[in-house]
Amino acid sequence: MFVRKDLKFDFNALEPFIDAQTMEIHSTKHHQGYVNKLNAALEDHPDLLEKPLEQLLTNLNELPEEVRTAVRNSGGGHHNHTLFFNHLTPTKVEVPSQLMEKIEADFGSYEDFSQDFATAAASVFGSGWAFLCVDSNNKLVIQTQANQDSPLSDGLKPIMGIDVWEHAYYLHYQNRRPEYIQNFFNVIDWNIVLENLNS
Ligand code: MN3
Repeated sequence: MFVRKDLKFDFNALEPFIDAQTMEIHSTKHHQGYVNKLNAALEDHPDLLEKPLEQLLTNLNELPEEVRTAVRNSGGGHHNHTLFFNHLTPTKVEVPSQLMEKIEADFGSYEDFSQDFATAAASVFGSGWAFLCVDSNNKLVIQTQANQDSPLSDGLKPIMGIDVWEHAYYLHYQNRRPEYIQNFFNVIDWNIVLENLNS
């Protein structure tokens, strides 16, 4: 069985950057919905229910065909939202030096990275995500995905991501996705991103 973790802070803790109602619905309805659908889809495959989600998403093609789409969509949704909610913080966190050096080595500067990331997130057509990932050469790369597809299925390890589905921002920002993306940088816990990098 897969389980959603509750947020580490109150629903209103990220205001004014992300509003309380969005956080509550996003975690308890949208994220929980992916978890419920994933568990339901794997009901007849108890062996898969016990496997690490990372393993399922990395090897989608090895899954029985009748559950592949459900794992891709709902399993991807669970994994992406777990990553996203875990690296949000109400307290401003500076980028730790080890991570900053890695960002500067792979993107030139933090400014270059943050601009490229914001542009990528703004450019996602329809519903999807932008991720900061580690590739097979241990290099940081920015990748966008449609729907709930996981970078794991493309051989990349996501260490930070922004949800740009409208459910992630519409109540407060309506059509102003770029403003949501800019404000998102205020609530990233870079210590968790570094942990993800080193894990
Ligand atoms: Mn979402």
